[in-house]
Amino acid sequence: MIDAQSALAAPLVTRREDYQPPDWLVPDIALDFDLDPSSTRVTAILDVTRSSAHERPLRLDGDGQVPRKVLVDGVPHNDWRMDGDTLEIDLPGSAHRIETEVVIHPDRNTQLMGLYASGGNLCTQCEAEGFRRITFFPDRPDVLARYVVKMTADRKRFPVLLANGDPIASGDLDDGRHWAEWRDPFPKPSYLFALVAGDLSANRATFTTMSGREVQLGIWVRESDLPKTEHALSALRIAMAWDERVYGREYDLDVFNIVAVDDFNFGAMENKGLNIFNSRYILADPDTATDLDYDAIAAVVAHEYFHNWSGNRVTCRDWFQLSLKEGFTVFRDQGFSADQGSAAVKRIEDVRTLRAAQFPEDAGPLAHPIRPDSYMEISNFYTATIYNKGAEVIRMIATILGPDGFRAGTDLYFDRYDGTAATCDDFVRCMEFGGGVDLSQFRRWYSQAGTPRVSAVLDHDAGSGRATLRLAQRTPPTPGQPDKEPFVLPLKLKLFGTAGTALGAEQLYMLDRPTAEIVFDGVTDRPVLSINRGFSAPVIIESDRSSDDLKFLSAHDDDPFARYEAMQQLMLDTLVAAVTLGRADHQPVIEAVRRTLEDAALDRAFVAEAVLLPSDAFVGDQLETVDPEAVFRAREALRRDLGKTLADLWRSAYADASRAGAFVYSPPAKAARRMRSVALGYIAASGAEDAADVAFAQFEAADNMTDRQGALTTLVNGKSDKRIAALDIFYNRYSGDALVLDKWFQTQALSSRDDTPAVVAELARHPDFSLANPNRARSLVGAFGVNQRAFHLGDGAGYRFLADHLIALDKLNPQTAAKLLPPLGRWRRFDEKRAASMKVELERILATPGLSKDLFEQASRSLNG
Ligand code: 0A1
Ligand code: ZN
Repeated sequence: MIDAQSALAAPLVTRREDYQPPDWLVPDIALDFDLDPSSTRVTAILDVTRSSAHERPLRLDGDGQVPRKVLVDGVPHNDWRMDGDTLEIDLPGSAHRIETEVVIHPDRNTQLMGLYASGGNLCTQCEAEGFRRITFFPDRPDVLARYVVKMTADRKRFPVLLANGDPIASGDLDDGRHWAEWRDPFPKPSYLFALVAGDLSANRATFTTMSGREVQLGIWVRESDLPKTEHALSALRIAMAWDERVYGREYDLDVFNIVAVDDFNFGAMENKGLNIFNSRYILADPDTATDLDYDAIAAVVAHEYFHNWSGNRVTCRDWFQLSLKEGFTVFRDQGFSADQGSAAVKRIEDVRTLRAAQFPEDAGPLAHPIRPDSYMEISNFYTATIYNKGAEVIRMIATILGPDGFRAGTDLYFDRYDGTAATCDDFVRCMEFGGGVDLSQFRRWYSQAGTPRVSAVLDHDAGSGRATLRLAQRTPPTPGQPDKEPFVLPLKLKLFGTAGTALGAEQLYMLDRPTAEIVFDGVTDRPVLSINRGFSAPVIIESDRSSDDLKFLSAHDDDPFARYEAMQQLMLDTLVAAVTLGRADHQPVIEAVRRTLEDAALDRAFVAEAVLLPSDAFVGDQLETVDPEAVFRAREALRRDLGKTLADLWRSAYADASRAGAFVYSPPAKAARRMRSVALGYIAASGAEDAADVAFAQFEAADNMTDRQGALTTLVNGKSDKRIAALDIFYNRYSGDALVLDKWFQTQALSSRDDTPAVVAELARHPDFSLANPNRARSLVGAFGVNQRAFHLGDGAGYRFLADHLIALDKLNPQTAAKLLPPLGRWRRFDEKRAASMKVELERILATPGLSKDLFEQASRSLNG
């Protein structure tokens, strides 16, 4: 950690244009860990080779350490120096063996980067720059080494010793300690290093790869959690087969282990052969995990597994290329999830995530391209832009190339760059070659930030039978990028006649200029425009379609995403009118929802998503200045009207969905549970007197967490005192289960009730609340920050609460603190009074002595960006 003063003085910024290839390579490294939670000795032997004819010293990254000893070619060496955290050694030849020793303290490592303790076990997290907290090494992704790792530890406390690759030897010592040695034959960057020492049990299985090799799979957890690992293990096997079938990618080691830990800064980590997971993305059973949890577990297990090729076999040259592995891997896991159930619903969920997390980022002070040009702290760039917009960019490439071209491109990419560290541009070049296309202009997606806005106006001349579609794109300025060049936007379009039939086939139109006109002839019927079908480009469409046209598309469009989108647009238009004009006609929305509910041909999973109103935050995003209370009131009024007017339909949807027998995890059963929650929400919104009873009955009778949490959420948003009983029952039932208690905190932090700020402040003093566990911190502080109504209620108390907790959390875990800051950075979107109070808190954070560079970067960009 560095304080704000030195943060201002230090050369903080790393720039993409300054990239230099490494001076020294490390083909091999042998690590020896004498493991103990309070004091672990790490000996590293590096075979280093000079990369070219230069005379520069060897520079090894460290973080807060001084080596206890340094040996060069086996001989103790005194001619080394520290340049800040970097160990510098002058070397005469072009190949040497360097040995260093350091002592580190896992039990004091609250940052959870490097080697740390979690639940009595020891584990590592090295991406992006955590390996330097373990030993001295050129800690950059373009230095690839073969690793041999020996671990020695107390046998009773740490019976299981795991590292990357395959186990090669193990043994016992006389003093109650034992050791194990692992070797990873695949050269890898240091960020993929991992070890785990602990008292763990494995759920084991095997997988036979397409070439007939048997792989031993293990999911390691504390013994009592073993019954909760079945879903993750089965997802892993399905993902392994999927990557063979869809991308031709086979697993390459004899073992693949996953370890679940309770304290983890992110979701999970793709360390070669030894993935380490936040336990929330492994542990599930019907009583403790919702359907969304089950889906997320399968998606994250698949994501980390897919990194074995997109990230590990082909890695990143430098951290500016992060989206090379993350955007591509998210695209791959989205494809995997789409194949496991409803592809349409998966697309809706992905777009919802993009709009909730990435669009605001792109429109605010933290906007950055998917390949940034500079950073202070790389861990601040594990963002929705790098991950989710990155995936959208890959999706557009796949759309442009078509399935065969895209597969040819990815085959070429994996082939050509296997075992190396590549760039985004390397990837794009393979796509150009594989698809036989020119992506020169398309590359702007990598360098320009901001969400393009596309206006679409359709004119029709009935006499001549000619329809003209006028398109125009513009992208608002973002920090450091006042003017934008036009993007290449692949827009899927189709026209419908008012009788509900398509006027011609869908076409893929490439909008690559600021404006364009598309002419359709032979159009005698009045056409209705369906545009950006399947969300083929990650843009905002501004069209002048009437509520009648949107209602029509919501009933007749044959692209399920476009149908959902028409409904959302209709809802948004209605809510924006209600907020800005103070009144709105609810009737078109009510009619569209009615038709959707009554359409028996539609998948219930789709219906459940389609009838949901856009979130408070998304409605706020459409406004010049967000008035959170006005948005909340408008949305509640529409919900009430929908609830009341369609009361019978909600009741029968609820009854239908409640007919299911005992819990099963299957697409139709999930759809029924989703529909049940949505219907319950509308029954409650209608103000029906029995709503709380219905919810409480569901809460008590539920045989699964989806139904139980769905009912709890309805109660916690409502006025009935039953919510207090339900919260107590829930708390007592799950008091020993950290992941479920997170839900207890989160549900309350997300409540739309007036008293949520006070409840949240009280929960922060609850004995089960702690900032030391990232999941718990996110479940209360993080959830409150994204609760638009509650966060902005009152006189800046919410802003103060967030800032106080970020300042406290920064001392323990700067990465997690920095992740929770963005809600304060949205000050420009609010009225002057709110903006001023938010800025006061950002300034207070920046004035805190000893601030981390993580939080310094986020707060200063948020204030000034
Ligand atoms: N590469 C991981 C994400 C990740 C990044 C940084 C971490 O450090 C705390 C942990 C995980 C992924 O994409 O899943
Ligand atoms: Zn990833």
